[in-house]
Amino acid sequence: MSETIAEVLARVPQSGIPAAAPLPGAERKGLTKKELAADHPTWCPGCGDFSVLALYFKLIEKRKLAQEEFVSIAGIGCSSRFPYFVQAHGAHYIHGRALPFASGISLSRPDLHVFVFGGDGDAFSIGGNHFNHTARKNVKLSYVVMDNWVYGLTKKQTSPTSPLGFKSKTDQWGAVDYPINPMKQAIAAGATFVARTTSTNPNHVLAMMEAAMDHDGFSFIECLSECVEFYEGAFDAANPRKGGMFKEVPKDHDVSDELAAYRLAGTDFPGYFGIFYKSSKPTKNAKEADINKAMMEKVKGLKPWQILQKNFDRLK
Ligand SMILES: Cc1ncc(C[n+]2csc(CCOP(=O)(O)OP(=O)(O)O)c2C)c(N)n1
Ligand code: SF4
Ligand SMILES: [Mg+2]
Repeated sequence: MSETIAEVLARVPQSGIPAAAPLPGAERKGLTKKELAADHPTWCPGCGDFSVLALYFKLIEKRKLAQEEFVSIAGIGCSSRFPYFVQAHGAHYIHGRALPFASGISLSRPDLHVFVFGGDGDAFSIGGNHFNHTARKNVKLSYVVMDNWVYGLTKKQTSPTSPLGFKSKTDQWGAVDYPINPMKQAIAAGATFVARTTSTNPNHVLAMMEAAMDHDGFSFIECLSECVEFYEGAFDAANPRKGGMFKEVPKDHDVSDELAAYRLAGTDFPGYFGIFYKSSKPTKNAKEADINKAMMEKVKGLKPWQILQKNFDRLK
């Protein structure tokens, strides 16, 4: 069936322009997985990241998002190639700097769904500071860290989540540094949504991404995603198909209880999967919007040059 002009226009990307209201009579159709799939992903066959990408497509399709309603951002790493493979707005940014870049997008375009993807090195080594600060600021965006316990792109160096004893190019005799616990770190930093999943459980990944997207604040998901090339079998203990165990967060867990969430996060591997912590706090987006509104009231009726003049006068 051929599309009407209104339908075609409704699909035109409006980059940099606030989302246009649907034209009268034009029913918005979300993107389909087929439309979203860009270049052939260059990951190794069997890499866990494929599953996360497929479920992201499913999420966009399920939630009927159009081009101008969401953006996909990443840093550098195998996992951070993600936006290349999504036929929509996005950016493959500087190593470890995806979060500040995405924060700028979220604060200037609060109408968008901002999704950030990356690896354990990108998030917790070079991007460690940004992770903590974005969490404490409660910027509205969803961050999925595809944790494979290794630097994959640069061919097997120890990462901040590599377990003790892991032999890599940087620790030939086995890792000696204590790994960080991403869940504990996110809770302690002030993240208002903290969840854990694994790429081998597609329904669970999708459910966590949907819940993260619906959260009004900084939502973080640690998604175990195996690097079959440099850390094969790392997550077998969390995969029932490999003889492991997939344990969901206990039904009676209170997600608003920070200490209970911290205790869950401290469970030995493979630990639990699901939403560990969720709280409601004003976002930086809402706070800045309030400031902007108050400031605009003060200059109501003035022309831009008059506002500038006022500022210069104040500097005299
Ligand atoms: C400033 C800077 N330092 C170092 C690198 C090299 N580098 C690229 S990706 C990467 C680590 C990637 O590991 P991770 O984030 O875990 O992603 P993965 O490849 O495992 O998905 C490093 C050290 C870089 N690109 N830029
Ligand atoms: S090196 Fe590892 S993380 Fe990178 S694409 Fe290959 S399997 Fe995936
Ligand atoms: Mg990694």
